Amino acid sequence: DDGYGLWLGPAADTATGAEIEVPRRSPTIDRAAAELRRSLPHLPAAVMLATSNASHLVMLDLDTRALGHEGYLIREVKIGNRPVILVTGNSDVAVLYGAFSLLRHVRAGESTAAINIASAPAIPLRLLNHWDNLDGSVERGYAGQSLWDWWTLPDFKDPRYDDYARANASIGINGTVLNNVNAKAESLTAPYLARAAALADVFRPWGIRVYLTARFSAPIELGGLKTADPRDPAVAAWWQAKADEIYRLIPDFGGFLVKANSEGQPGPRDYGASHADGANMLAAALRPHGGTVLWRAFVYADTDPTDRAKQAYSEFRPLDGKFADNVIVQVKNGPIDFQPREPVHPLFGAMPRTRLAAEFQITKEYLGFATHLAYLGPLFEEALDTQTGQARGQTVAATLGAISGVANIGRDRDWAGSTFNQANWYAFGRLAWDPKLSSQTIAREWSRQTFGNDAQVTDTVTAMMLRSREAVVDYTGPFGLAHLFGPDHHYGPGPWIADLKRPEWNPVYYHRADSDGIGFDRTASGSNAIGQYAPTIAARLARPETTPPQFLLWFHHLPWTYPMPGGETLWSAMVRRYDHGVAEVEAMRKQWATLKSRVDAERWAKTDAYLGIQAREARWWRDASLTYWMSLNHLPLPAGSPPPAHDLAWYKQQRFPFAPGAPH
Ligand code: BDP
Repeated sequence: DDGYGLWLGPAADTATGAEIEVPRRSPTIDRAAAELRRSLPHLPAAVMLATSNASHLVMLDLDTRALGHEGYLIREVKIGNRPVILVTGNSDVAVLYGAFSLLRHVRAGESTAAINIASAPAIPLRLLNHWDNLDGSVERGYAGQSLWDWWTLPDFKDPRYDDYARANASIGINGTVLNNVNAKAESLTAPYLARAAALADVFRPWGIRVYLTARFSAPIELGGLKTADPRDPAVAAWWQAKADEIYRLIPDFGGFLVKANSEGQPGPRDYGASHADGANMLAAALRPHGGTVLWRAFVYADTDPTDRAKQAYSEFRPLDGKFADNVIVQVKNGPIDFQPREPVHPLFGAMPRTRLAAEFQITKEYLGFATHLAYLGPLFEEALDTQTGQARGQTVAATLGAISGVANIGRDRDWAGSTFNQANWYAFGRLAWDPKLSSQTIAREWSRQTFGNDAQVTDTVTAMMLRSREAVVDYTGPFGLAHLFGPDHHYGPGPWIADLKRPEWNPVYYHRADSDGIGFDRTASGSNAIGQYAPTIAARLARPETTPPQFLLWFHHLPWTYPMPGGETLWSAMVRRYDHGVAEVEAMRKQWATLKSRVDAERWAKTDAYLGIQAREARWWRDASLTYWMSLNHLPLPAGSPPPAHDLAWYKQQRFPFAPGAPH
């Protein structure tokens, strides 16, 4: 099994014998029926796929109002004395989601007797963001080239585009941004719009809308205007004409995703206008067509390097209430940048008059690329479940109008670079639909869909997944350390790096370690980033004793000898965490070894080899980091902790030319 079938399994080429009834056909309902015909085993009752307004259902008097547009109901009912498993909802796509849900249920070995499942998505826009370039490369992509073959589109629609949409629909994804946030204006030219339209045609029956990134300076680059100032009527008119052109080709176009005034991208600030001015101008162009602007809050200016973690809040919070209602401000889950662990971004809950999106990174830029096993369900869940403190009981999930995941998908046969990376795509979709699901439930569910219903496999795979992300945190940067990665590639350790152009690109900026201590003081005596959180939360973060240990060094600068709750020093607790991270990878390897005869040979062998790489590199991360910390603190390793394999000079010399995914 090369993993192409994802969690949907290899395609069965014979009909399965399930009896499927479809009172009214449509491209979407036909796909739902085909899914069931291809994978659902024969069931005691026939399955009926029908929207709630179908005449057959009038007698049943079902109340489907709470399902909204996309929610579904699966229930055993009697139609003319016959038991029928009804899959229904208020739209065709709701029925499609219901069909996939029924399949999940049956594939997990659950009974359909008296089945009664109702589910509606908690977040209306559930999007993948592809960082795919027009030349076929993928920024921070580790699963091969871009799926989109711009060169042969729109004439050739690779069947894989359909498989992609099907996989997304199966987990409730309803939109996809095709191109990189570091955008090229060419993506908005007529030839590329025709190509995007061809993809939109493939995705439409699966309930997926196409979005594009928009380069803010496109009116200059494509339109020959002298400015892209959002307050200039000629600029607004250019965007209006562009939006009209797009909607002629793609009537259900979702809208634009914009990275503006961030890491060299152009934006309204270039003209002294605000982010709201820029976003609202684009929103006005999309409004007549029902489109949305996703405006990213990932900004940090080189003019204010005091604390990068504070910058997005400082710039966006004052704009609350100033954004048009078809603008969504898209905020990364943490205040810095997709680290293995960050506290949540302080903007969640702090902009009550603005629609917000959370942006997660499914591709593992900072968690070992495609190679290391790191199940991100716990990372997504941790952020979504965090209380904002801004309103009673309010979680981050409750503040969201949209959720975006930076895709980990490429042209590799297994789509995501490894079998376990597929679980991150899956978990993102499942949590976007229902943020209340636990990452553990999702891991079990994914394992069953992916490897079948062998209980030993399910238990072992789930256990591996649940320890995996924490292992990466431990061997790359425990206790809230962040951004210790080598520059550009972001793969290996580089905590010593201090010579990059901008201060906040350097790992030393983030850890602030010296002979006395380590950590970033973000309390009132330091950058006071804690002041951006709700008062109850800020009060807890103000003191190291009440700060959650996993964020200790994110918020505090502490002596190496700081006494940790168990009595040991910070230094010895840190070493223990690094050692634990390494040991956890060894444990995962051993667990996987027990499944050799229970998982197909191809997927088993690749995972085994990758775990071998990860074990070696976890050790490398641990050794390089400890060697560097010891060069500063001159402390010995606690008894029983093995000495690093090399000296600091050796770690500093390691180079990674041609590492995948770096921007170009
Ligand atoms: C950083 C990536 C960079 C992206 C940037 C972003 O290293 O490639 O362009 O995020 O989100 O993490 O815009």
